[in-house]
Amino acid sequence: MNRAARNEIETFMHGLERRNPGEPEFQQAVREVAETLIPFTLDHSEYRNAQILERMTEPDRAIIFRVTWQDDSGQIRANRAWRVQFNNSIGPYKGGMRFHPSVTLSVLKFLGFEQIFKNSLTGLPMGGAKGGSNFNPKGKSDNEIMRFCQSLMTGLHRYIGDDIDVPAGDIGVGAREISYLFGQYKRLENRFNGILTGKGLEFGGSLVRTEATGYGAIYFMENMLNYRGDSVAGKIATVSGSGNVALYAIEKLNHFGATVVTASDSGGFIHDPAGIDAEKLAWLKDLKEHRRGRISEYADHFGCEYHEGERPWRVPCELAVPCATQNELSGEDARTLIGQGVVSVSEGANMPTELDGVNAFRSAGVLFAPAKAANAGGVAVSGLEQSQNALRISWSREEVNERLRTIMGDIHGKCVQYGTEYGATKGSVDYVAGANIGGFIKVADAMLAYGAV
Ligand code: NDP
Ligand code: 2IT
Repeated sequence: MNRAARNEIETFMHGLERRNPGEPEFQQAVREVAETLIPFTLDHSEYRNAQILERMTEPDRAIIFRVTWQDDSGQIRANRAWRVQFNNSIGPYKGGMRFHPSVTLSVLKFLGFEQIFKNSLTGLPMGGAKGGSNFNPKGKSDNEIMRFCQSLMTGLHRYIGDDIDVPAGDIGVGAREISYLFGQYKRLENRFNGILTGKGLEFGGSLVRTEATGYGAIYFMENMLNYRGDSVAGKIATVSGSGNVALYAIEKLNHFGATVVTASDSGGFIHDPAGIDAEKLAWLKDLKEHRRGRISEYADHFGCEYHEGERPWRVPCELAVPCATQNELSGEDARTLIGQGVVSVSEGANMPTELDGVNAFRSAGVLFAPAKAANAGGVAVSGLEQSQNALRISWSREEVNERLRTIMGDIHGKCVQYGTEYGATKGSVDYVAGANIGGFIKVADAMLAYGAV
């Protein structure tokens, strides 16, 4: 990178950090984008002259509201909730809701910002947003979850709509929470329409939405490997997390003939060298989706190792798929994986790799799929759910899965196109640059067309 580009990045980041103090996750997500986009915009003065990146890093609005609810003992509790509506240049706002005690405005701004690029990459008409609450669902009864979701929707319903903003799930928000949220919306507005995605199949949900993020991350990985004349088949894989994304990433890795040797939760990770096969995965799904148990129980049940308080990245593997949360794979972890011969990494979670790790993978020539490309399958099938709701029809499992595969293949194609032309590493695909530039152009061109709005 030349000196002019480096200066421009530092000037831009200095301004962003000054305007957004105390928001480390947001600053991190923007820096990763700025490092590849600013050199690109230096060659495309129309974007610079219109201040596109400055405008894109400022949300359209952020709504902050109190959620008051009553716990089972009758105690009144209050949490904070947000909806960050970041950019609706190419379609209604779209993005998940996260319930986790670590949720802050910074976390939701990083997620909403990433969502702009991800949604653009899918090729579907969706803007970027994210929301959530610092509510901790762990240990709460179903009735407490219901009361919390109802109260949250009472605060949120006036700001969303099928052509305004369409939330979905994320960490801590799955089928149960979406059902409670939708039930309350329907009651408040007396309307049955597609204002949330990830709904139950009985009330407008799409087949394959549950599987979409995990499956999509592995379709993308298979695309990268195929492009290099290789494949997932026969390789050892490590996966982190054991939630929605991780479970279906493991399932698709198994379908493609890999052996998955780890899974984790916030307590630690299990190492099963024989592989989490279909039978063990069915047990794990029941543990996590229905019994809401801990990953350590897998080790007790199947007699393998459990490493408390640790992450799986020192286990030797050829494929690594982080599917838990942001910054769960450090620069040191990346170097350990590279040293042990990792071939490909696909980010199922959002920003799971620290910037230092991203750059280590890129310079080592690892096939590294950044989250905004790799995990776009979830929101893509959300987009397909919106289309089915608008048409008042339901497509078959095969139809949705085929569309998902095609979309992931198309995203891969965009990354190859832009990541070859503008990548830092000549002669190979820079998927980070490809995803950032490929996602940026459509949104930026729409913003240019609108003029100063
Ligand atoms: P779930 O709530 O279903 O599962 C989250 C998993 O990650 C759990 O195993 C959880 O462990 C673990 N985890 C969460 N927070 C932490 C933490 N701070 N430290 C360690 N482990 C943690 O969420 P999802 O599977 O839906 O989401 C996982 C990731 O994928 C997130 O980054 C999310 O943004 C991203 N994503 C999700 C999409 C979706 O469609 N659901 C779409 C695209 C991206 P524990 O149960 O112990 O907390
Ligand atoms: O991070 C994400 O892309 C999601 N949590 C899914 C968003 C959606 O609207 O389906």
